[in-house]
Amino acid sequence: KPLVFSGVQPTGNLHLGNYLGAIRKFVALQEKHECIFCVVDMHSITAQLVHEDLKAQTRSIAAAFIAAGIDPVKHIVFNQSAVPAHAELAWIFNCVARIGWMNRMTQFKDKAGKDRENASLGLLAYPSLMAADILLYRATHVPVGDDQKQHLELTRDIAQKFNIDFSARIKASGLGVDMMVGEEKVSGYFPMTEPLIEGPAPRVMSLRDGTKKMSKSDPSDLSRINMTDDAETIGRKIRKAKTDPAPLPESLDELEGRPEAQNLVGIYAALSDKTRQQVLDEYGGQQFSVFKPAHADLAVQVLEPITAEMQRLMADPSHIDAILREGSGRANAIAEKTMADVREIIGFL
Ligand code: AQP
Repeated sequence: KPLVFSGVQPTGNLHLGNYLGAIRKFVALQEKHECIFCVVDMHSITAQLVHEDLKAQTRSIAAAFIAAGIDPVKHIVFNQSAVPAHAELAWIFNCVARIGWMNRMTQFKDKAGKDRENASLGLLAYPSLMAADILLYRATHVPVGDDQKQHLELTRDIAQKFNIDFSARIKASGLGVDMMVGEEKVSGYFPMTEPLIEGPAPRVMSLRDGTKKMSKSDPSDLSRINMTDDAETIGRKIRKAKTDPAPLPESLDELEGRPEAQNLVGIYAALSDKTRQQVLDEYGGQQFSVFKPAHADLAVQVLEPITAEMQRLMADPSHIDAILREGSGRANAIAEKTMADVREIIGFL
């Protein structure tokens, strides 16, 4: 049965990339699927250990989920640290995964920088915890931005190695299902989870440099639209966004080699639920001086109600805390069942 899982770290203000790459997709998927959405607070201490107010950050991500339209009654919304099985399964996956796999992760290389010896062990093992987040619920689909593709591939590698290493024991315990792994038929316990990355803006780029991902850690605030920006700020950032001097083209082919134009068209398409070609049908041949104000209006129209609702929800943290507590209880029940199976498969007494 399809099950959707995804997580967002409480590491500072959410931006348009987080919204279009993840949260907006969550809202669409909840209509047809059973979903679990997690504020991954344990991940947030891998790059930076001490946070000024992690509790408030955690609440604000949960508030963003709800304000964007996620239904916490139908679906599960919780914070990772409230379900200890994430750490327990991550430990087991640390023993399944190989150090070489972790060393190859581009996010680790980017975040660790030159001084790798000094990066936390948690930063290196980040993908192992992420695999545990997903596989604890035996999730089949994970909506994420394009930057997470490599981690999702690693999640599949971990699931596959676990299924193969414990193949005989999974079969003997009767806990597995038959599945094909490459050419080999194995009795597997964990599914081969599929990433859901498609859409017109799978990787939202910086407004100052169309070759760099929009990110919280970019020192320039002009490079991103934060979910907390007011209408005036959003307008200013889009007006100041880097562009080339040519008008917008009429065909997608002509967008190639124009990263900033490509980015703005992709964002507009995602915000308006159109394809990039439909946006070019409307604005092809027009100057950015025409497109940018329309773009700003659209961004404000989409983001303003969400921001207002987030602020309303944040005014009474007890409501958000109750949602997270209830969600953690439901998540814990599923997680404990998986852990009982995993302990049995491994042979822990
Ligand atoms: N630029 C982006 N375009 C599309 N999707 C994006 N995501 C992040 N940036 C973009 C997606 O947002 C979800 C939550 O991501 P996260 O909690 O892992 O946050 P992050 O990736 O750490 O966010 P940043 O801004 O990229 O932080 P820094 O600057 O610390 O690296 C994920 O689904 C992610 O794909």
